[in-house]
Amino acid sequence: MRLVVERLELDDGDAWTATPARTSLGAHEIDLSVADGWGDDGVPGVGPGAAETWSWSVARSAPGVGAVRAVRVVFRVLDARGPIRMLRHGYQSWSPSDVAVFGVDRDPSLAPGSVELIRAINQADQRIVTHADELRSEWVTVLVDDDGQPIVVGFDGGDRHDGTLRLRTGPSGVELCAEAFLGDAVLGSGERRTLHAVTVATGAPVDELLAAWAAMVGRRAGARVDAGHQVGWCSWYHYFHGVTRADIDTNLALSDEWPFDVFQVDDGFQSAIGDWLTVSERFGGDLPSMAVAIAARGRRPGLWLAPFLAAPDSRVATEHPEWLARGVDGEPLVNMFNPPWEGGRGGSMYGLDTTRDDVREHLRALAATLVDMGFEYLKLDFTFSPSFDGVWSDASFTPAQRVRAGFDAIRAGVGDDVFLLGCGVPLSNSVGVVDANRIGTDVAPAWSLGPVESLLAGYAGTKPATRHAWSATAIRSFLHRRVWVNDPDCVMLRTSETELTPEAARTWARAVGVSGGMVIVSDDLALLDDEARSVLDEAIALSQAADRAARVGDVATCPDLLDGPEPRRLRSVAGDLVVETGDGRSTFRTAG
Ligand code: 9PG
Repeated sequence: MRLVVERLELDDGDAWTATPARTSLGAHEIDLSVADGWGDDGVPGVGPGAAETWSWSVARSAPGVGAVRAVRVVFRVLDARGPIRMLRHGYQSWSPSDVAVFGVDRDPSLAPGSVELIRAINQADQRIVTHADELRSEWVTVLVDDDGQPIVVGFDGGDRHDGTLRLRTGPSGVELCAEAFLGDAVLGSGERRTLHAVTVATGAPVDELLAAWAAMVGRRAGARVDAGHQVGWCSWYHYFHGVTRADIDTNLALSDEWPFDVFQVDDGFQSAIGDWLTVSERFGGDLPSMAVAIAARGRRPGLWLAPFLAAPDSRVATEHPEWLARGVDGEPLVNMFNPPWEGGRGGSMYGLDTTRDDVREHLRALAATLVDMGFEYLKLDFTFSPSFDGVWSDASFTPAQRVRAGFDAIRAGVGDDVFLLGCGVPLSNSVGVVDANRIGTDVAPAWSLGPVESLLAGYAGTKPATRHAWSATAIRSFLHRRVWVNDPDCVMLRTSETELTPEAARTWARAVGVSGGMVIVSDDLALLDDEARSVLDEAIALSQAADRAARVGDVATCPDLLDGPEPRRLRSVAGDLVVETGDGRSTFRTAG
């Protein structure tokens, strides 16, 4: 199988225009050039296999301003033998990744009843795909056929715009579109935007190709990959929204014998989504005294927030309606629906307009205040919010730039030393600003998925299930310490108040360990016995060993990545884990 560039396409929001001539497209022109090697600073011969990198830019050549929805370089897929399999890499932390079969599997947006809100949360482009056989991957993909020679195609960054790979049958056969998604960003007359280069690489095993791609992306973005190994406690997966200050104090008091570095309070403390400096009456206490209490116990105080969301009845939304992103109807955009948050509209949440200077100043000051209170670790959640289609104050921003601007404002507020963990984050947008990212769906006190609400039609894989978290941990293992520190999500240790079998809980803890990622406990410590402690101690030892190797380039791999829809294996210097995905049992061999 091979890829040959055939044409360029541009969507100005109304229509697609195409050219084989590689230059002018109506009001715009695209400049495309190719060089051998990885990345547009690539050196031929360096890196595994054979790589070529397509560098490109788009300019508005006509007078006046105009929107650009997307720009594509379209490759013809030639000489494929047998069905083409495609790695579908998910858009944000919780968006599933899998291996789909072209011509058989369908894009989730085509599921009957798929909901635009859920599509906007889980894809760069929230519209339904236009081709019945289309498969999409975000940021990077792998194609493989019966010849077994994988081809990796990836964008060399994601902070200027998203990148979507679309495999489909076009006018002249099967094609792969590498799409720079600008999301209707407005270009001025004569303005040129340099796009993220597209690297196509083959001729080496898939783990080597993905490793080289991730390393190249991390290098180019100045990835923050030097944070220490993380072990901690998080309130979410036992207490959920019901957490109280008393629960925090109780667990702190029990924590002396536990090896936690960070102690992170999750969702449930805040007086409203958007009002992060005040706690609810139900939670009790106040933030500064909580940070002091955590630090007094020798832990780094950590706090969850969803910085770009605002409940309709929050102070931030009612005092600053001008800060809210809007739809074309002039009403505030709804960027999340989560009934437990209530908020005046039954759980519908608004989004802050991160293209506004005053909103970014608010985010900067908020983050700085939390640090002044004593927090050293922030989990920034639901951060996909600024990516939605809508009316944004500064229309020149791409969705990726809106997300990034929010993160950059927070980084400016916290300084260089505070640990930022992205969650629900459009992954490609955040390299170089976060220290770590959640790289999978939430775990749950159950292995497999329960019943799925119709809201999630097509997107059931985004729903919490430990099995989903396992799959993401294996598939995205290659990102660890190359673009950030991977957070696979919390280990699940308790044996009461859970549907996870002890075998499945141990499998998951070992997966976290073998991955080398963060090891965070999320149980009421009073429920944990010696057996739970030994599961944790093993996970920490494995993870420390795997992470030490990852820091010098020996990162965990998924040996059966391309063998089926869902991986079963994860391997690193810490050991080799083989998982029965149906029920979460596993076999494990340590490396030594
Ligand atoms: C707090 C949690 C935890 C968790 C995060 C995130 O309704 N939803 O679709 C939905 C999706 C994810 C989610 C919660 C709700 O989990 O991943 O660790 O911090 O938020 O609310």
